[in-house]
Amino acid sequence: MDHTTMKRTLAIPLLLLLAACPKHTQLHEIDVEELGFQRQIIETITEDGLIREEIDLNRDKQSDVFNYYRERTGAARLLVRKEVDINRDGVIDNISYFDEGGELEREEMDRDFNGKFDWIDHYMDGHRVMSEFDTSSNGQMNVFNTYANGVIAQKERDTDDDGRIDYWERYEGGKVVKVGRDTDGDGKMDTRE
Ligand SMILES: [Ca+2]
Ligand SMILES: [Ca+2]
Ligand SMILES: [Ca+2]
Ligand SMILES: [Ca+2]
Repeated sequence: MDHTTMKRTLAIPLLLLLAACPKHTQLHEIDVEELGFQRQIIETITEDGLIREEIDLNRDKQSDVFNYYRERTGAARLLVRKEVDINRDGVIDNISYFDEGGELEREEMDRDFNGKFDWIDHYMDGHRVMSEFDTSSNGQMNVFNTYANGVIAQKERDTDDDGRIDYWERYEGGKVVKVGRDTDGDGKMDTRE
């Protein structure tokens, strides 16, 4: 289920729950099945004062989605972070961070479910500007893409996992126009095509 769908699905019960519940000072657990929904939601307050909403999507008593909100005066509470356990193994595989305007700022993903994030997308004003990838699954990012107007502009790669970029690609119109390599390991480009 995508975020938009989930938000829409939860909008009505949450309004009902908020109206029915006292201030969020204590843990309260609501079985939303009573309201005709097949999910369980738990709300708690974190140590840093955020409202944490846990949702058990598959009803196995283990929460799969964690939404973190900040209370605001004179405005609706703000979603600052969303964590999702996509494969339902109890380990978070996807974290989205949102800015003050509610726009997605960064998304971290563990695509191979090995407990290490291997794909991070960075956004600015709603557009993806940079991506980091760990293609060797060692927990260290080794491919870095930058985007201009949503289209790839440059790819940098650390091909031997020594922590230093040694391969560059420049793109125009989504196609590679220049390639550079560092063949002697000094971190500087020494061949260009
Ligand atoms: Ca679950
Ligand atoms: Ca997981
Ligand atoms: Ca991973
Ligand atoms: Ca390298």
